[in-house]
This record gives sequence, structure tokens and C-alpha cells, in this order.
Amino acid sequence: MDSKFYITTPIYYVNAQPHIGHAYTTIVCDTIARRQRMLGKDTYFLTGTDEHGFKIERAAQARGITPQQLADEVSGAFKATWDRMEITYNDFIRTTEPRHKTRVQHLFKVLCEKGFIYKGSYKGQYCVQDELYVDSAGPGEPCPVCGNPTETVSEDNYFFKLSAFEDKLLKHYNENPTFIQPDTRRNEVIAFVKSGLRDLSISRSTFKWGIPVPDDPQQVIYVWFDALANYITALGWGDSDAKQSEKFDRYWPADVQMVGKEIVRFHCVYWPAILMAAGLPLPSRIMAHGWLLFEESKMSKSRGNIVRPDTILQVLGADAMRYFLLREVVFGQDGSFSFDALVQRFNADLANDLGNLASRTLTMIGRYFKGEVPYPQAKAALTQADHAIADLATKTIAETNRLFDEYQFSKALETAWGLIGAVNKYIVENEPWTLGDKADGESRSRLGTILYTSAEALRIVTALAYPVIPQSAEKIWTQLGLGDVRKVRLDKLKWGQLEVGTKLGKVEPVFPRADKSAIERMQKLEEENKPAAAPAADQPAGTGARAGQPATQAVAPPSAPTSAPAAGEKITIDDFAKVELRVAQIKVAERVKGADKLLRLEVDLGYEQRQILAGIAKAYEPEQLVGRKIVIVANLAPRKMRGLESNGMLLAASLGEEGKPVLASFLEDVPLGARLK
Ligand code: ME8
Repeated sequence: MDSKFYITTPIYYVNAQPHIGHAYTTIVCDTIARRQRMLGKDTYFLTGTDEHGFKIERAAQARGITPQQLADEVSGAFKATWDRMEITYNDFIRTTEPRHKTRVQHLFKVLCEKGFIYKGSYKGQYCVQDELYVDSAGPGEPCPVCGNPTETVSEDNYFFKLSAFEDKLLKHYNENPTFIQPDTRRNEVIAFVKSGLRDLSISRSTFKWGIPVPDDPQQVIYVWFDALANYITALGWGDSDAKQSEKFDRYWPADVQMVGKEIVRFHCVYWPAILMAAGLPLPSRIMAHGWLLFEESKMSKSRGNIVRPDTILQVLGADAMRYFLLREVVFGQDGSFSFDALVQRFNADLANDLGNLASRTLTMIGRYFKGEVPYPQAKAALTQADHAIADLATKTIAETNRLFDEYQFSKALETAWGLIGAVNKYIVENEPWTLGDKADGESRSRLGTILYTSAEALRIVTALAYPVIPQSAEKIWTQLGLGDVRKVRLDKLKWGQLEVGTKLGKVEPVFPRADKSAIERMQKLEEENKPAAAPAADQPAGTGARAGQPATQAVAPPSAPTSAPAAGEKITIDDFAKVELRVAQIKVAERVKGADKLLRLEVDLGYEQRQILAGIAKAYEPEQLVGRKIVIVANLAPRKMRGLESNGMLLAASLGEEGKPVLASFLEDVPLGARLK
């Protein structure tokens, strides 16, 4: 094998459990990897977890465990999920592994030696959500990537001379038009680089959870510098033992680095600049896909609108999820997920179209030809309909391969399913079952032709679909009596390769139809895996205040009854200490459809961003709230309402009979996350 293919996913943060947004990227890469192997490429597929940084440190603190414990737990959950989904990764890297840490430190040293790292001080804007230094923004201005307000930070640390790479990067984009795909992302990156690059701070001194800077343990390496390096440290680059870097020599540069569109800048600007500085070749392509949306917004932990891969695995299996995501989402664009659409696709395309083609064809070969693939008639005797299927299959192979090569997964599947539709129609029109009982030679040979044609088309479609639905394709392949589907060479696939006399395996249904209860079962599984739900939630804020008397209280949709002390009864300081009140800043505020009193807020606590629902829509316009610092109860158990999760509640005085809320705030400037005691 003389050609190789190296593909990577982003490495996922360990502050959140895997959801189907992560699964989407991983499935796309797995599909590409499986396909490349069937094109004869020596394929290496890397995934893993990103385990350092302030976000992780604080998330662990909030749970009362060490960052390493959190990282072990969540990294383990990612790996176990990919294993249950039979993802064919070749390596799973964790950034807390010694092999990664020493090699990152080596990279840091190399860049120091080459004069691309220097010590200085930074004062400017920082976006905590994206862990991104925003040079273009002034104090209080929004992050150009996510739109959230930036924060002013000032720190002494190490800088990477990014500014030295402006022209070199532009030249590279120019000379390699497919380096960044799709073109919309490429244009954004070019505009960003043209607007001027400033040096990048690549160490932090305000927290500890990171890889120490070599010879300066007061500083840890910036989490993105650490994380990006995984793509080469996993291959053994930067190891003092030369044997360790054999994989690097074999597989680097990467052929495709797959990322979500929100992390394009890190991969298309910082990463190539770091590689250029180290004197290493750049990846051939950075490919950015869109977002998976659920309940109309990006599926993400901070919004609480996630679906776990396990839910779908348990009810419909991995192939249903894979097929849905690749068929339904136009690759590169955002796409919506819903349980209804998932089940509909599963039933229409898998259970009906492919499932029916397989079961009728194989069952009839079993019944009429003792389970052996029959002879087709001589070419001269073939009908126009027989020829049409063979011609369509030939075109389908070429077209599907081309579309897969161009990462147009949805169209590729649509094309392959076009052949399935045509063969199902061909079977109905040619009515093989009416020939089944006839013993005359002509009927037998006509029947043999129809079933050979159907089985051969089924074989072709199964091979083409294997990278997307590997478990089902393997089953159909075995039922066709064909051995190991992974050994098929997709570039050599053609009509007529099915051998007459092939003995079928045991024929069984591959896609049992899903009924309505499948949706309910998945919804129930999701509910069971979320914290207890709250009652419906758009009563006025401040319902607890006595008429005319101002009161300060938490403004959230009403919660389940609690054992509140009776009026006049005192609580102890320990009781109060249980309530974690913290300063947060509102980053996003929007109305909730169908709930006229409720706002959905995304608030920033400095160490994490989270979603809160608050019944203040009658008193505040969403636009008034963005950028405001508020006080929230940070350790309230999450509750779900209107399909959205609320992670805490905000404090407000409650005025008048209506309980009009007035937000608690400060006269002095207070840092995000500060605790009120
Ligand atoms: O950004 N739709 O990690 P992360 C589609 N550690 N894809 C989604 C998605 C959604 N709703 N949500 C997540 C990080 N993803 C860094 C990466 S790489 C050196 C460091 C996928 O846990 C998508 O690939 O936030 C996105 O880019 C990635 O998960 C972000 O994962």
C-alpha cells in the first residue's frame, strides 16, 4: 500500500458529556476513514479529548473533584461512546497523557529556540466562551466570533509571534485554494488575516491546570496551543526517541482535519502558523462543518438542549443515527435534529427502501433457487428494463463515489438510494413472484434474471453505503453470502461482479420498522438522564412578594415546593452558606417561543457559561439585558421547562402587586464569578 490517509476530529473538552453534536463530527470522520480504507489507503484516524484549561479546573471544583478525576471520567465517557458506536479510530489521545505533555513542551522549546516565542505582557480583550484573544475589540465590545461581550484582561505571559506569519498564511491560502473548505469559511479566514494579525498570548499564570511552560512553572501553556499540538504529538512528533516518530513520518501532514465552524480560526490561522514556525508541513485540508441544531438552536451543554448518542443507540442503533446525520444535514451547513425526523428517515429509507429490497430479493432467491444466486439470461435476451438497471448501477457507482469524494454525503446517499428506488420499482413491475411456480425454462430463466439483477444492485448499493451504515451493510453482505464487506475496493466496484452460484447466508430482517413508541422511548430516555423537571414556567416573577412590599428574591420560574422556614423563623449561617450566590454577566437574552413572561439567558460566570430561564420578559426587553452583570443562585439543581434547561436563577427585587422584578446589581465593578457571602 503506497498511499496513506490521515484524518482527525477536534479533541473534545471534558467539561461536558458527549452529545450528538460531537457524534456528528466523529461519524463524518469515521465514514471518511472507512471509505478511504475501501479505496486501498493506509488510513489513520485520530480522535481524543482536550483536558486542560480554566473551564475544566472550575468545572471540577464545582463538583468537588480534581480536574484529573473529571478528565478521567468524561474522557472515559467519550471513549466508551465511540466504542459502543464502533467508531474505527486508530488512536484516542488525551492531553493529560505524559506522551502529549512532554511533546507539547518540546514544541514550545523549539519555537523559543527559533525566536518565535518571547515574554511580554498582554492587556486587551478576551472571549471566555471561545478562549480567544480578540484584538479587534475595545473594552465591552462583542467577540466577532460568538457575539458575546469580551472582557478586559491583563497578564504577563509568553507570546507567539503570529504577526510574522500574516503574509505567509495569505500566500498559502492563495496557492492552496482547497486548504480551507468550504469557501465561505475560507473567505472569512482570509478577511480576518488581511485585517492584521497580532502576536498571540500562549501562556496563562492565573490558574494551574495546564502543561507547565518549560523552565517557568509559574505559567501554564495556553489550552489551544496545547490542544492543537495533539494532531502531531499523537503521531509521536517531539519525542526524544526517534522510533516514536515513525508514525509522524508516515502519516503527517494530515489529509483532512475536520472541525466545527466555530473553531475555524484556531485551525486555519493559529495552527498553520505554529506549524510554519516549527518548520513542519501544513495539513492538506481543514474542513469545517455546520452545527447540529436541536429545538432551533445549536446543540450545546450550556443551552442544555442536548441529545445523547446512547439514547439513539439503545432504540434504533448506530446506523440509524449515522444515516440520518449524513443524509439529512447538508454537509457544511447547519442542520436540525428531531426524533420525529430521525424515525421518519429510518422507516422510509432504511426499513422500507433498503430493507425491502434486501428482504424480497434474498427471500425469493432462497425460495425459488435454494438460496443460490441464479444465472441471468444471455445478454441478447435481456429486456430494456434489465439493461436500464445495469446502466443505472454503473452510473450510480461513479456518481456516488464522486459525491463522497467531494464530501457531499447527503447527495451521495440520495444518489445511491435512487438505485434502490429503481430496483424496487423494477421488481414490482416485473412481478418475479408470478414466475416462481412455473417450471418451464423460459419462466425460470426470466425469474433468474430478475433476481440476479436485483441481487447485484443490492450488492452494489450495500458496498457504497457501507461507510455510512457499516453494521447493517455487514449484515446484508453476509446474507448475500459474500464474506467481508470491508475488503471491497470501491474504486473497482462494477456491475456483474456478483458470482452466479453464490450461496446466501441466513436471511433475516435488517431494519425492523420503528413504530411511534420509538420516539416516546427516546424522549423518555433523555428525560431520565436529565435532572428532575420543573412544572411549566411562565408565572410572573416575584410571586412570593407581599403586595406593596419590596422584596429581593430569586427570579426564576416557580419551582417545586420546598420546606421553607415559617415567617419569622431564623436560619443558621450554615443554611445560608449552602446557597451559592455569584456574579454573572448576561451574554445572550432572547424570548422563549410560546411563553410570554419567560426569557432565555446565557450568562457567563467567568469559569463557565450557562443557560438560565427567568420570568422577567414583561419587565425587561432582551436587548436591555445583554452585558448586564447580575447575581445568580449558581448551585440550584437544573430544571427543564419548555424543553429548555435552566441552570440556576437570577436575583431581583420584586415590586408591587404584580411582583415587577428589578435586577440586583452593583455600583462597583465586580469580577465575574465573585461569590456573595
Ligand atoms: O472546541 N453541531 O471542544 P468542544 C455540530 N476542545 N458539531 C458540534 C456541535 C453541534 N451542535 N457541538 C459540538 C473544542 N460539535 C476544543 C477543540 S481541537 C484542537 C480543540 C463538535 O468539546 C464540533 O466538531 O467544544 C465542534 O467543533 C466540536 O464538537 C467542539 O467540541
